[in-house]
Amino acid sequence: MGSEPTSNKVLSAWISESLSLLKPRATKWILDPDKDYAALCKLLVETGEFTKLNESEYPNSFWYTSDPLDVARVEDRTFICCKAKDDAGPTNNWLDPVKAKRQLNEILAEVMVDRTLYVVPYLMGPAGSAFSKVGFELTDSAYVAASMCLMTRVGKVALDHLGDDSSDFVRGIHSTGSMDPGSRYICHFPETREIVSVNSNYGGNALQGKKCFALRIASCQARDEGWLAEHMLIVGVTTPWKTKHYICAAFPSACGKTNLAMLVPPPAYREAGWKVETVADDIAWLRIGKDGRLWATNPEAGFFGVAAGTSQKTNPNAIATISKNTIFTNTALDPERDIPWWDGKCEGPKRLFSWKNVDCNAESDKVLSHPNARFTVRASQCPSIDPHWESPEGVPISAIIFGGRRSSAAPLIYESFSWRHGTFVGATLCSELTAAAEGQVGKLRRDPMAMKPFIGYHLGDYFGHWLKVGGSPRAHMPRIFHVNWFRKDGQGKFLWPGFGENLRVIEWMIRRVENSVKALEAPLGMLPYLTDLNALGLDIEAKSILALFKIDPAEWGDDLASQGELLRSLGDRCPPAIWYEHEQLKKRLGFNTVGSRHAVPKEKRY
Ligand code: SAT
Ligand code: MN
Repeated sequence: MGSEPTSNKVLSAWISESLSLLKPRATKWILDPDKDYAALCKLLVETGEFTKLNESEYPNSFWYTSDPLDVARVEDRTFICCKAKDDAGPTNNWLDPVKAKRQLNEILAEVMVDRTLYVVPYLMGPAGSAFSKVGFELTDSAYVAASMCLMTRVGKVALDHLGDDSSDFVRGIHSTGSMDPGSRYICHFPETREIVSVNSNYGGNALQGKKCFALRIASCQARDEGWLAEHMLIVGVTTPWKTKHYICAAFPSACGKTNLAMLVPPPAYREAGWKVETVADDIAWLRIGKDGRLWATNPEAGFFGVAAGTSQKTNPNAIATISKNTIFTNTALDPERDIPWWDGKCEGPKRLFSWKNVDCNAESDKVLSHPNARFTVRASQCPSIDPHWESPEGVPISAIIFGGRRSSAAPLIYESFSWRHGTFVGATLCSELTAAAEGQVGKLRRDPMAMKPFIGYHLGDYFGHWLKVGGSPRAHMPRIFHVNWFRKDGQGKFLWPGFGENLRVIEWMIRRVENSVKALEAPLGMLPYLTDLNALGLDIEAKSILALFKIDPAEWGDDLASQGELLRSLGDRCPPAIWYEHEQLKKRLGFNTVGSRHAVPKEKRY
């Protein structure tokens, strides 16, 4: 292979062991995120996998269409391979690690004989940060190697962070194999910090820095080391009275995290002095700092965002971000101008190449851009990027938001009573399924902390870990809120305008954090007094505002039953405090409870 760019013996040994399994025709280290990225893109154009976009409209950008059977995360093919099945818990698919390895090795044996293997060293988190972590992805996909150059900090920076003696790195192998969806495996070995994904080339399955490392493996590291790895955006909000608050928000995939992270204040807010800046759009690593506050870093360096619905109107910062140096996957293509097109971007041109690379008449009703079409781009290109987004110690968090996509029942905003109650609110998060994962879009599912597909261990232990982190005597935890931007009226129309106007809701949260407004106690949590939610200039009727905040116990019966079902499925690994909060909620909503089976002391409110 020629000389290796590392003197780390543990790393060299693992790489040579992997090479003897994979038997690649050639091996190429990705060491320079700019030069190597450019070379990979050139190669992908030569092989016909990339179409170069119009250089004057989308400089240095490319269009890529995937295998039509490989367009989203495959949760039923995603496995946690830990020794004891019980440790994976009821929300994960489990495989015995020894058996899984045997099966994967059969798929991987000599799989790269006619392919080039890319060795991608990558760093998750800012350079020079004590919280950042190193991973390696050995992949036979140039598309994956190129995407990793945008999504993570690749190359020398990762090797330097690792140093010569450390064995603390995540070992990842990825192969497109034969692309047989039936033998698709996204496997995680949390005990040995390994990832193997085969037969998929889709972002969430194949870009291992993202969900595989930064959430599934990292959640286990976080449990062992006393921190939190979460499916959250991080946004900085500056008020006209010159305070700055960083807020984390957990939403399931494709529920608007990128839009919230890049929010543009409505004109009156901008004029008043409000400013919103972006730190992360998908993942946050959180630790308690020396001052007892919770501090967050973004482990990623890029955005893998949903194209559908992204427009100058809904997210101008995203549009500016993806105007150059971007990979577009499974959007449609306007062949006259060589520019990408997706639903909600603008009026479609008359002729388009669909995401399946088929020449279509745009007026036909065919799906032209896949609903899970994505853009891949460096975060540094975002006009709203926060000046501290790469700060090694992270940014201090004032509030955590949990949000679902729910047409009914859940109000626009409420505040939890305490860290414990907030943990329960996150634990019982519920949302309609989106196109980001395979499954029936629109179906309601429980998605604890928006992490259901991303927790690398037992859900009950995960809830316990949240309670433990926030319960530490030196912790001064942020307040936890719940939002629902997606409530609809009887006619199926959204009640709340969303997007930039969500800043109105954030303003209320900040005022709560700063203790400058009171709130009204309600069964779910604390609600705003309506006079405290700024609706000035909004085209919204008073009755819609009331409908947004309605809590109808009749709408909560099924929900409470399904909460109980989830908690029961955790057996004795469900912390009693979570059961206790469930029973208290039931009581507050006026449902009969057979006393409290869980004697848990009252917790101090915020
Ligand atoms: O497909 S990804 O997992 O990378 C994005 C998402 O679903 O949140
Ligand atoms: Mn996500």
